[in-house]
Amino acid sequence: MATLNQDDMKIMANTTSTQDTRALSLNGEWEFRQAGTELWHKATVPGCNFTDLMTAGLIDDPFYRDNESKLQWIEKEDWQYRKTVVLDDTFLSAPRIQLVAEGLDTFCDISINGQPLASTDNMFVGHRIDAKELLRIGENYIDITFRSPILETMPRYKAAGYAYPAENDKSEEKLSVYCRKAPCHFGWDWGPRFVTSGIWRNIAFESIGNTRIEDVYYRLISLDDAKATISFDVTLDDALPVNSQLEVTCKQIPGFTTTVTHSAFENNGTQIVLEIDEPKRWWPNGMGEAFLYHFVFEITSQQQTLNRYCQSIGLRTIEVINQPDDLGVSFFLQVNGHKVFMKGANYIPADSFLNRMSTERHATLMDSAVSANMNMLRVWGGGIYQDDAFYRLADEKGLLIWQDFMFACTLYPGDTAFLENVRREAEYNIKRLRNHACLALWCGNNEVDMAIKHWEWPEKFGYSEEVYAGLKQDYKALFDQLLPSMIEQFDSARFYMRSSPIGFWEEDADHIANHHFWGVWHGEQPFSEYQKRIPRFMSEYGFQSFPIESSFKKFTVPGDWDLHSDVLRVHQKHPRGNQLIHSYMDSEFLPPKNFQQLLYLSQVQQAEGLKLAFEAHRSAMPFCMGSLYWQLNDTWPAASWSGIDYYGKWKALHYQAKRSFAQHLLVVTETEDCVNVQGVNDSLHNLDANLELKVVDFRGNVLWSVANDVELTANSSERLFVLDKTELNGFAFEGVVLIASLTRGDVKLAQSNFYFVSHRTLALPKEEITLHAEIKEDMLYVTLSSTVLHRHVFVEAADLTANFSDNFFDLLAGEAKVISLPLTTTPLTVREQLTDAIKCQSLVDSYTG
Ligand code: BMA
Repeated sequence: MATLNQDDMKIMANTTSTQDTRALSLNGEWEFRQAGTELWHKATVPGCNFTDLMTAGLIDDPFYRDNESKLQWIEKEDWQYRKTVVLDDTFLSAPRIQLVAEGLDTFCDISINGQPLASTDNMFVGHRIDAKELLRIGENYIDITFRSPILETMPRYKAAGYAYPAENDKSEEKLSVYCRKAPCHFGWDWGPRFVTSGIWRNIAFESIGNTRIEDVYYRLISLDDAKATISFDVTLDDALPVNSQLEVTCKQIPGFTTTVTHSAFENNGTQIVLEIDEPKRWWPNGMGEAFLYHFVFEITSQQQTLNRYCQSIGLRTIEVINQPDDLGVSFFLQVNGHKVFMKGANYIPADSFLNRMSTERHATLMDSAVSANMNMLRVWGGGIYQDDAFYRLADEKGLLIWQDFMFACTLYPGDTAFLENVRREAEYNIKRLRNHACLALWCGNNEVDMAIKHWEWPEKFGYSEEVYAGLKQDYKALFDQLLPSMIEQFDSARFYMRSSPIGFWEEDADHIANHHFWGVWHGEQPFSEYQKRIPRFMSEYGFQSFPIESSFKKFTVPGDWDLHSDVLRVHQKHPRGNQLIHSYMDSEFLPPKNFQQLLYLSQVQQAEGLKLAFEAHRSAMPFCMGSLYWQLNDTWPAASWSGIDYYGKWKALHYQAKRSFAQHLLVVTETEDCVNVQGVNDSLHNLDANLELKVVDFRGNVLWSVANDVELTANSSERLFVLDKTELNGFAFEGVVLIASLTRGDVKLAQSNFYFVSHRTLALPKEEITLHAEIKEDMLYVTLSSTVLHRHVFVEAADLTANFSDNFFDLLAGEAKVISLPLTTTPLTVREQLTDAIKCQSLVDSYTG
């Protein structure tokens, strides 16, 4: 039972509790039960039926072993949630009281004190519902019943007479298309099928005195070094009381305050135009500070704040240049007037059970992205419009967001009710996100354009010509008419495109805009194709690996450690996944000697493969101006394309991304006759540096070297050196490495190690790595050295969730390499044992012999 007290006055959305508006959070303890059963159990809000069932001890952990299939009954049931809340007359005396529900998943009926209040049908929409009439002094009963998404939509499927082509929806009936709910809840090629129900975001009662600030729409009018001109369209939800005014302050602008009087309001709205002298710009990660101005809007009367609204903004211009040019059709971002190469990855929901995503977990993932030198994440269309905290963090950390609308890999209905539902969803989310400095562009859907042309849906799903024509008509209504019109209405300055990608990888049209290249993996082409198939912008490409060993142990038992085991088959959702990992591995690596080594090698292979793509894309700038790989993170523990596993552990890929996305990069490639060294400089400054190339054997003997002063133009990729291979005649290539390094004074800006033969052909000496570990001030330092070269050195520190500063690196003969790991969250008992529990291995330990 909740009672109204000061501590409960939580911040809801953008409204802070003030004199006139008070929020009583309804988060926390609720009760729930399966409809039709007697017993009520404890529930937690925000939450969902799966996590509540688990906490109540009614089901086992859905992620553990092969539990997924045992829990499919849950989606076919209705779920009831209830809470009792005590309200006093002060709270109830406000002219209006609203139920503010930021996310309800998905088909639900809300009642208060036994009287129906509202029904909802879209998890992506937040609600504000007038509730005063149903409330009373004392105990109030709130009931929310979630109807099964399956039972709810089955009649529509039956009436349609055909199934929509939702190939990732792991049921015959393909009901996901009728639900405005995370598509990946119904299954994906990296995720389980858990069709959740519940109150998945904050919920509260808000008592409102006179009026509240409903919306503040920020726009940049002009920006140069001397001055920024900006505007705020402020909308109130009712008339501003006479004798009240709107005050605007901003701590980042010393002495700034402005007051808007009652008379400046028209139809409950007003526009405020401001000039900021010597503005500080917002920059993406790697280019400067992501500076934010924090504005506070307050309705005040007689020195009292009646209502408050906070809005942070970043001053930057951003353009997506997508137009015909000499080379085809461009696709690049221009931020504050500079062309910026986008480095990043695709972001999927980081938990099947979205309520488990805290601000801290979002922050950890984003910090990982920032550490890997990324400047963009794509919020992919098969998941969710992310939480407010996600975009706030992206603003603060300088991560640009490519935002898909939540449609992926299938066609969708086009009836009036469906379009109206999407219209509300689009309006709600565009308004919620449009003020964020991080928001770079809108994209209608993931891969539907490409699928219509190339995935042979009529054949696979048996559509008549007439049915397919109708489905394509509906596609146009949604993505060519409805969504662009919503952008035009609510966020007209931002770029919208219908679908990603524009082209298809089986067609030879890389010079046209943005692509997803799946020749490697789905098309089973070799990794070297990454070097040939370079588009203007690459918004997806990737390769699978398994999670790291310590993570594997968390969801399996040793008896499961065989890729053919029932349990591991559940955690590999791609039908050809294990087979593809193996077949690529066979051609490049010696066979792994056991299961643990297979996990390790799968990660090394993924990183080495994608390294070719990272380097090829960046070397090809400005022709190519973006590289977003598939995928940053995981939704559960499984084999997948991710660089960070479900538990937050960085795989080899994430470390490789960090190296390959560094501001300065050296790329060494080989043709039949020569070795080329390309330099990439993402900074906005020209660079004078020294380039050194040396050929070194695996015991550290330098066999050949050359050094040159080089100049690297700002924001460019340039050929720095061409080495005639005849110079290297006589070297045993299986036993040498070419090390290219770029230095300026004492600072090493970039290094690249190039091997002339495949991993399986390398003659790696088998000698120990000397390891020394010590703990100093909450940090673990590990120093590694060896008299011989070790490839892909992997260091593991027990079961810690933090990641080493570097891992899966090459240790050069005679080099002492120090890596570190923060221990701030590690308990003392674990720390005491830690230095003895550190293990390390390298490639040479992965095979027999
Ligand atoms: C891309 C994505 C996802 C998918 C991934 C791997 O097409 O858009 O739909 O999970 O490939 O197959």
